[in-house]
Amino acid sequence: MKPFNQPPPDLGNQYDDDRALKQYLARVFDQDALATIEPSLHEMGELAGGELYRLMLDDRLNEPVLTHFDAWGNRIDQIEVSPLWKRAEILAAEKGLVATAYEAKHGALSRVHQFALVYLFGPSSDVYTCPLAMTDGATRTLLSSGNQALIDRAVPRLTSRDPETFWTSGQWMTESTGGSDVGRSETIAHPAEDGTWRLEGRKWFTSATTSQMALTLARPEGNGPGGRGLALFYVETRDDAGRLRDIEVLRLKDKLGTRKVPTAELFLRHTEATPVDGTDSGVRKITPMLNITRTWNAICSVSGMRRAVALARDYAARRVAFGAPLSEKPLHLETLAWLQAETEGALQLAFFTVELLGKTEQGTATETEQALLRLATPLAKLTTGKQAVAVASEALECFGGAGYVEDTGLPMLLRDAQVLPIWEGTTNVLSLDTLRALSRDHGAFTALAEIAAEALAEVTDEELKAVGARASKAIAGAGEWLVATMGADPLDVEAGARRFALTLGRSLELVLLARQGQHALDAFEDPRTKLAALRFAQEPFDLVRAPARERTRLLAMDRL
Ligand code: MFK
Repeated sequence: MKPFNQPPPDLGNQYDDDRALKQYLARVFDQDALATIEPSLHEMGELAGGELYRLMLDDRLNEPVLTHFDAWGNRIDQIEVSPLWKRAEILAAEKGLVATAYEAKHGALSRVHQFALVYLFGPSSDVYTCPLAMTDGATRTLLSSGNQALIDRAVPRLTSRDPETFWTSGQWMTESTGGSDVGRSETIAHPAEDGTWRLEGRKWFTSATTSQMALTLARPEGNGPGGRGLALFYVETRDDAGRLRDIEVLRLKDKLGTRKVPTAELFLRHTEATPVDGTDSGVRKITPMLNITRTWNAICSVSGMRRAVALARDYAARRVAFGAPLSEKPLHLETLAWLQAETEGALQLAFFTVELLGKTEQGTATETEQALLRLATPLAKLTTGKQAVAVASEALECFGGAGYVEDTGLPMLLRDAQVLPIWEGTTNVLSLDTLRALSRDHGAFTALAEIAAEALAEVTDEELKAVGARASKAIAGAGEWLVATMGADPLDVEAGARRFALTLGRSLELVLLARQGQHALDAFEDPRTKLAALRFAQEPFDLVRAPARERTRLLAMDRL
């Protein structure tokens, strides 16, 4: 007798069957603009659910290979990436995954168009989104720097749609002294006689090693310690023959996930570099890059969640257990509904941040929106990063043992999600950044409360109003906690920073979901986003608690 074989999960066009994305876009774009961008989204959805997804599954075991020497003993440090990565680079250029934002054909909403494409592309790209995030960040950083020579040299390449001229950029920031405490970086910069600078030092995590350029930090000789003593440098990584210029690739990292990304340790040996903007305050000057890559991180978190849910949902309709498909089992439906609600909340927050970014870049943001962007960026990154791991983990469980078996391609969902709360600032570092944003701009919190109130003013459905009011109350309560605790003991503020930030992030998600839910009721007579909001509200979102530092210390450092 032929044994039973379970049909695997399958994906359709990843745009056409994404209700949450389509209804969101229908709210923020007018009909004509939406009709203009939809063909590009449909096409990317087809690639993501078809060719790229198949390539990704077929390519599962194909990891980047570093070759240090050629047959004759010459040091070459060549990195061969996977076939999917090669295809992804071409598609990224042709489909304008960076360019769309800078061509700005739809003004501020061009960022939404760009990130909708990224959201569709990302989960089928084996994290090719990593070099693209850096490329976008480098473009923004160079444009903000005002260094016209570097802008003229690099920006047309970084934003090119021609694969022949398209460049990607690395961001070489992390050293072994810290990916978080960047001010401790040890790389030294010496001025050379020809007016350029030379860098000496080891970069500990460089994810876009195959890129043509990088932005990096180094301490000009004689500068003081900390982030202010660092300078931001531009490095062209390759000579005309494509060989690395005075850069040694020490090894590739053996990582838990993102294994197709050739993350390397590099040694800069007298590497030529150009200061981007003076010779100090490098940490501050690289922050435009950080804020862009954090936005990519938020979008990639949501898109990873969406992929996990799409697979789990498809599988639920195929998998029969205890006499019925899982899609008819009430307890399994509870799990799927949770996955969907978390994904929709995260989508609202990530794209809301993208809208603020677009408006700020195009000069159409109100003062309130400008103030909010600085705060929303870390909130979106840290909140969605945590959701992405939780959702991926739960989604794997929806497959039972198959979710734990490598050649289903499913474990990758969880491994690749785990990087999202780690890189570009851990949850704790970003929680502290949330406090930094509020301390720099006291208007940012008011802006958050105002935007929440504006969003809820659009809500008329009684149930949505009720959950929106609970979210608003949580935001206000977090603000009161901050003011009271800051007055009492700033270390208690630090201890509570994560709970504070997650309260703001999750409450904002709920507010935005309530607004979107109302729109879906009005425009499409579709109750599903409303149901996502109500389901989301059943999970904790008001997380602020009274500090208990001494008790925490005793427990945390428990030793015999
Ligand atoms: C897919 C492949 C995956 C590969 C695996 C990867 C594994 C992990 C690899 C990594 O290591 S990724 C790590 C990436 N690292 C980061 O994202 C940095 C995380 N750390 C921070 O963000 C810290 O908060 C920071 C480095 C910024 C702290 O440094 P400092 O020197 O203590 O910052 P300080 O003095 O508070 O701020 C310096 C200036 O920058 C201030 O402005 P002023 O000079 O005007 O006073 C700040 O206001 C400003 N600033 C800081 N953060 C900002 C910002 N401005 C705007 N936006 C921000 N986000």
